[in-house]
Amino acid sequence: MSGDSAQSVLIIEAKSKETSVATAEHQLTGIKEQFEQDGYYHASNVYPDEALLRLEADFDRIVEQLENSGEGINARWDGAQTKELDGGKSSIIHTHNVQRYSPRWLEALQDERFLDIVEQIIGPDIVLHHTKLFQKPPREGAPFPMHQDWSYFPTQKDTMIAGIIFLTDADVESGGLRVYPGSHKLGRVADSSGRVPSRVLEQYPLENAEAVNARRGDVFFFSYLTLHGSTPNRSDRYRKTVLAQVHSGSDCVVSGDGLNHVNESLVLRGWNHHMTRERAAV
Ligand SMILES: O=C(O)CCC(=O)C(=O)O
Repeated sequence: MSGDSAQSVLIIEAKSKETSVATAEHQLTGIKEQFEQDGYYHASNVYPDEALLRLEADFDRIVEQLENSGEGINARWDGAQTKELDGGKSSIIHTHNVQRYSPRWLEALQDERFLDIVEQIIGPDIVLHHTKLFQKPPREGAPFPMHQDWSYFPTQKDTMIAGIIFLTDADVESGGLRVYPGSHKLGRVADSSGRVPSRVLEQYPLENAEAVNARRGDVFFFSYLTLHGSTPNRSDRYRKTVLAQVHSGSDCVVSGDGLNHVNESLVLRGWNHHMTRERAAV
């Protein structure tokens, strides 16, 4: 662990109904066990204030560029599941791959504090699949219905995890995340994308899941098998996040019909044992 890492601060505590944070010396013990038990790990103060100021400036610059581009940038999910949560009207600004816009965001992904935690969870070989910027506007920010992520980019060994980097505080009112602890143990649930009807997901409504109260600078890590969603942003504040999807370099994304998700295949630490000449050329 680096000197920088030694100064950073992490969350250790998760309690019933609401996840919460307790700050402690940057220490990595227990992260793996907690992640294996809950299917998530909430790390606080991963990024210091100076870094957050630079990252937020570039986040805002990306949003401005998107707004001026004339492209469709509203990533609200269609369908009955979303309509049930937002009444049919909301929006969320989105682009993939912030590191294709900004070197500061690439540095954030290579940050020792971030990677030290990821390493605890998936091991020393860390490959970036993609990142996603989400800006939920005040009062009408789009929710995400409860879902698992695996069907969008399945891997051979299910090592894929997300780390949501919070640039703003986010609670239930401001479009925060909700999760079902331990739900990763359900494995791959059929029709769990959140965009189609599912008898199984009906048993896990968004409002009954644990609320994640995240603070600016926190990173919330979770398995792509963990049931999660997020509430509409009804507050007067923006909710700004960047989600990084990473997997072990000993694992590999499965190819198949309809599976054409953007994939950076960028090694952030260690080695990519599944890279081949053909894959490296995509
Ligand atoms: O950031 C959020 O509100 C949730 C995003 C999410 O669930 C996803 O991208 O799979």
